[in-house]
Amino acid sequence: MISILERAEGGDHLSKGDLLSLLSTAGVEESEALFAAARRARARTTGNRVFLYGFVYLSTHCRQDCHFCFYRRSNTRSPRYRKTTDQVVEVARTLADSNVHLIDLTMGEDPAYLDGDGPGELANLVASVRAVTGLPVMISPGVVDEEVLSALKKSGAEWYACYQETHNRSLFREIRPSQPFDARMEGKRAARELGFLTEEGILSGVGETSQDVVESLAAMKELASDQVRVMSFIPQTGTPFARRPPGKIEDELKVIAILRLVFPDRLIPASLDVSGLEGLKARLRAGANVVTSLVPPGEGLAGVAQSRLDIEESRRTVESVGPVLRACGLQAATRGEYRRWMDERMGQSVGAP
Ligand code: SAM
Ligand code: MD0
Ligand code: SF4
Repeated sequence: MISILERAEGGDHLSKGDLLSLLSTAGVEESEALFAAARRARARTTGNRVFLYGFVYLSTHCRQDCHFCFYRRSNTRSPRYRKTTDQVVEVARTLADSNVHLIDLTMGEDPAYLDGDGPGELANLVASVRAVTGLPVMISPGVVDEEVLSALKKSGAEWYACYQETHNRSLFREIRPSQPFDARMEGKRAARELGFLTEEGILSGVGETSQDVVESLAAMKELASDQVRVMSFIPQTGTPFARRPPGKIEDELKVIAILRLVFPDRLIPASLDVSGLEGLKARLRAGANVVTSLVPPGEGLAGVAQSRLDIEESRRTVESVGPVLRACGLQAATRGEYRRWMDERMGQSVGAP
């Protein structure tokens, strides 16, 4: 295993066999060696800088019925809300004032925003958030028409996030039964063509094999995703997977570290939406360089995998992640550093401000 890590750090391509060996890492000593290699790989690219993403789940209405998701349309136990443009802009302003680097506008596939006049409203919302905060905007609206994507791009959104969760087609059908695999993949390709930076992601603990994870790494490479993520599955009340066991954190951490070795120069999130502030340190130690799902308290906003965890306790804020970053020898980047990362990645670096 050590020789695989040395080859990875030397910039060698890792074979499927190598990746399977890394995925079978067991025990504290091997895991620590894997995490240390991932941290060295991170240090060589984004150094000790970490990017912070403010998260606004703007509508919990959804026309899809993904088996793992609290907000699936047939879940009668899931509280629904839809924020207005003014409300979203105010939340985004609060987040920007707290020094996040990006605003992630996420939603269920809400027909009110995706059908009829909805896309126009959504585009206006993006433009207002851009104008008021001056921050880059990521949109996570699910699968949308190319015209809608194009309108969102024109309104100033620069990132499109849409996670396949698995690249095994039959497992995909089991977990996202209401949406075709290809439509979801094509959306990401279309977004890239339109000039978006894109994020791909997988769920850990939904029945995938190690071979499936290796296939997902290959798919992320093929998509040339700019940000890549893994999140552990968290069982949700009122869903078909409510009584399944949650994904194991050790598995998620392993995949974070392997993502870092395979994609040393990409952004890799440590999400507060899985195990809250308590789980942040381990994810950063595994090689993550973005903290996602920062949610301001007092706004009636929900998370996704963890709809409430740590939100009203003000533990999903820039202020509360600061000490954790410092304990890991890391620090929050400046806005300029984040802008530079994005510009370089888009191949149009504008130089240092
Ligand atoms: N509706 C959009 C979509 O599906 O792309 C965006 C929002 S969706 C809720 C964002 C992501 O949350 C999903 O792609 C999935 O990775 C994650 N997620 C949803 N339910 C989860 C769960 N129970 N455990 C872990 N992650 C979950
Ligand atoms: C997160 N809850 O980062 C958010 C969400 C969507 N782009 C992100 C899954 O964990
Ligand atoms: Fe809707 Fe997204 Fe949840 Fe699927 S994962 S039910 S598309 S919010």
